[in-house]
Amino acid sequence: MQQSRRQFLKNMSIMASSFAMPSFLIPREANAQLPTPEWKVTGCQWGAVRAKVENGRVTEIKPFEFDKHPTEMINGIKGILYGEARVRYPMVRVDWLKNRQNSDRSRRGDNRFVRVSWKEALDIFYEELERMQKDYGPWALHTGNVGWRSSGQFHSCGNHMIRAIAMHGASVGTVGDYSTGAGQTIMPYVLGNTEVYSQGTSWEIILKETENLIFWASDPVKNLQVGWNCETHEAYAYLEQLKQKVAEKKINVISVDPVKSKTQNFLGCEQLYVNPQADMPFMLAIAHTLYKENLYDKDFLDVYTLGFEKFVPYLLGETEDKIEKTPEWAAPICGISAEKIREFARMLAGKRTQLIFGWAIQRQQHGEQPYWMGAVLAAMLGQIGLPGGGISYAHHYSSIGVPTSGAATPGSFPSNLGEEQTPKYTNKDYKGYSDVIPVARVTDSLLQPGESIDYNGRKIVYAPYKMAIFTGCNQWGRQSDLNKMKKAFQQLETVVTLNYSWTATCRFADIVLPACTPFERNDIDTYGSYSNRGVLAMHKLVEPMYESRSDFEIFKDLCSRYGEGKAEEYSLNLDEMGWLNRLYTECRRANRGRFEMPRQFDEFWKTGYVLFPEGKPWVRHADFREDPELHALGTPSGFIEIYSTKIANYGYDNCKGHPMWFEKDERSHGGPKSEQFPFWMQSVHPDKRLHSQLCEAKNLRETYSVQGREPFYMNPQDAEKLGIKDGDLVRVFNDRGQVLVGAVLSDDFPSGVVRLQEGAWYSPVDESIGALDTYGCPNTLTLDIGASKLSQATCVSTCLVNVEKWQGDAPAPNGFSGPVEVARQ
Ligand SMILES: Nc1nc2c(c(=O)[nH]1)N[C@H]1C(S)=C(S)[C@@H](COP(=O)(O)OP(=O)(O)OC[C@H]3O[C@@H](n4cnc5c(=O)[nH]c(N)nc54)[C@H](O)[C@@H]3O)O[C@H]1N2
Ligand SMILES: Nc1nc2c(c(=O)[nH]1)N[C@H]1C(S)=C(S)[C@@H](COP(=O)(O)OP(=O)(O)OC[C@H]3O[C@@H](n4cnc5c(=O)[nH]c(N)nc54)[C@H](O)[C@@H]3O)O[C@H]1N2
Ligand SMILES: [Mo]
Repeated sequence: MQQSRRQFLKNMSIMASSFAMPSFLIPREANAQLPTPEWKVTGCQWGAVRAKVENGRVTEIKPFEFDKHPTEMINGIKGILYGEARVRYPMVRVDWLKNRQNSDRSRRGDNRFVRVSWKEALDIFYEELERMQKDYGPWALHTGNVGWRSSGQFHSCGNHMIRAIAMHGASVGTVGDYSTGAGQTIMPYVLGNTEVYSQGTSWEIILKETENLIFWASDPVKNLQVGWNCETHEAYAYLEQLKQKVAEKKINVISVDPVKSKTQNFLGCEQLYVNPQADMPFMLAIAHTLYKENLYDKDFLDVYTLGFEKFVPYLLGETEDKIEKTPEWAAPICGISAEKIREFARMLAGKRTQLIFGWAIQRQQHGEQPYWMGAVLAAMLGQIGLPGGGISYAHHYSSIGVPTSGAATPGSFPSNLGEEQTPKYTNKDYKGYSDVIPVARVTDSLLQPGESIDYNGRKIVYAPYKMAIFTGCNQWGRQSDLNKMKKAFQQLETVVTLNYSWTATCRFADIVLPACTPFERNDIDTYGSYSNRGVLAMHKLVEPMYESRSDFEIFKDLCSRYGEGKAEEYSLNLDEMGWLNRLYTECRRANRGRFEMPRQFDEFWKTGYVLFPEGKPWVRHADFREDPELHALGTPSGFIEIYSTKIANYGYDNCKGHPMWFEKDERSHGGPKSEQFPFWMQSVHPDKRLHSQLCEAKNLRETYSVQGREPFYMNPQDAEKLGIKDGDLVRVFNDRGQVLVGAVLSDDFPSGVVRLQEGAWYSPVDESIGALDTYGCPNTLTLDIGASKLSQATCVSTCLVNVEKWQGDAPAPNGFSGPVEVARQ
């Protein structure tokens, strides 16, 4: 049931290739005039661009002509390439170089490194891999979880690390991801699919048919700026049409969110304020109203769902908790009056209603519940599978809602070993530990070694791994509770990081290898992760700077140490351009007869892209609605499961047989711990970055930072009470950590709600536990517990803090200037 995004997209492209589609000729754009030679085509997750290269330097970036809604983020490309944070040379932590596994691990993070040669760095890396396999076994090596890397089908760095390490021996991996850990675990039980990574009803149909459009914790205008592959930004054309319809009062759009989102501001739509983490009481009260006022679709529930009768007693207060889930019960918790709740429920039932959920709402404790309950509400409304009705969990992501062209997409460099390949070490004895860790529990695995935890119907035994490799991710940006992770890292003998920018994950490593950026290598990419609108050439803009190398070259060189012929076995005897030719040619073959790609590779490479025609609009779950037997869902019963016998049988206390309200460990607005820490801190995804990517681009950072710090958004009245003015430095703290950030006062934020965007670079004054973070990474403050025994997912949205004005001198932000180079000792 667990599908990585990579696997998912792979399956999607197989699915896509099996659609019967008419054949098209290459559209006219593809024959457009060739660009002048110095303008190169490339792309990244924030869009395709043309880059002007003069004398080996990128001097200008402009959006690719197909992209009608480019993002400001492309201005960060030069900032990344030429920024002071570049990882320039292989570096080894000074004390580790001297003492290896006996180094003083409490000094990890002091940022003192020795420059070494590539040969020495890779020799050491190899020796450490050998030591792990010989002295311990596969349980001792953790191969991290690749994160948001850079796009590009060949160079995608995770594949390179995974393949190269697998050729050496087995290791401990991860399951799930940070984005949708709770959602992707619960939804297969409820709707038979992760839903979060599925194509959704086309915008075109929503615009035509939907009467009530509810953005529930969803901010597409902000979040569609980036995609998993090179993003086309096509969805924005539909959002512009939606704005027009809102202005003409032809559609009722409501954003259910504690804050006025960028989408709400853009559309000028209605805002329904809900207390943070209190959506469940609101939703239960909606269900209660629909039930009591007989506004729900009994026929739909009969034909398409199971278990409603087991859920109703809970609504009516006839089960253990004896609480009837009336609007009067919900109102003080969710902050919406009982009358407004009833009005909202009636409004939903009266017309064609499309619910669209974002993901932050499931990145909280018991994050499974609002997702499950969303499906229950949609089922009660009876519109699942109707054009413009039902539920979506992903219209804010990678242009979901733009129809899939149906074309096959290029494959990738293999991360797995071929059937005939044998690793150097074949030992698979994990000594009773699990070979995977739920991704957000990687810190716990170090702090509670050998402990057995529940996870999605099975047991996971935490491995006390000794060595970790991080590539394509910023572990010290994404994982919760960084002070806790500092303690955990002291268990590690060896940490290896590969990156092109000196993130905190480099600072807290022992061996750092300089990868080059995607702008310093050749690649090809799918243009539009879900729309599959084409294939894009990613031309190398400049040669790898300093001593950086592509991940492919790095791991090929590492593999040469495994033995004779191993480098070739790794690369399958192809070089970079050989691989691109192969991936393109295979894609072209797969599309033959349906989508003509008449150009040979060389010609494609010169032109820079191939575009496919837009696909046909479609409706999610329409086939299931049409014939629930023939198109049964992937749930155990084939129906929508309002009650899950399977989950009930797991016997978990924090995720039971049907959706429920569970109080949180921390919750604002009168909830637990709110007296001590009165502010709920949301760490939503950043407007002008991709997580921590681009934070290092100074030119871009300067457009939003405050006194050199990450902006901290808060309500003006709250600020006034604390004597805080717009632009002041403030200290934000709780019992887990403290950050120094710059106040931005805005009425978009209600009292008690503050925002610190995810991905701000962790920049502690020193390596000690509890040290002040001088730039403002939200994970200095977040809670590190599992969402529940079902998903064990990240809970970053469950976080309370306190705020005070900063007094006196402030330490300078120290995260962006790379390592301190010292002499070998
Ligand atoms: N508080 C809080 N925390 C969160 C979240 C939240 O909402 N709030 N969200 C979570 C979510 S949903 C996610 S997806 C994660 C994101 O967490 P990450 O995936 O760790 O985020 P990125 O900042 O994109 O990290 C990618 C890193 O890979 C590097 N990189 C890029 N290309 C290459 C390459 O070709 N080779 C190598 N070697 N390195 C490369 C980049 O420089 C960057 O440092 O964060 C999670 N953490
Ligand atoms: N610009 C940009 N876009 C991105 C990314 C990025 O880093 N930058 N990252 C991409 C990735 S990897 C991911 S996972 C997605 C993330 O997608 P999401 O997780 O959906 O995005 P967020 O922006 O974190 O949050 C969306 C909205 O949820 C609201 N919200 C938070 N908590 C609650 C709650 O308790 N109740 C209600 N009703 N609303 C709540 C927030 O106020 C916000 O408006 O974005 C993707 N898109
Ligand atoms: Mo994510």
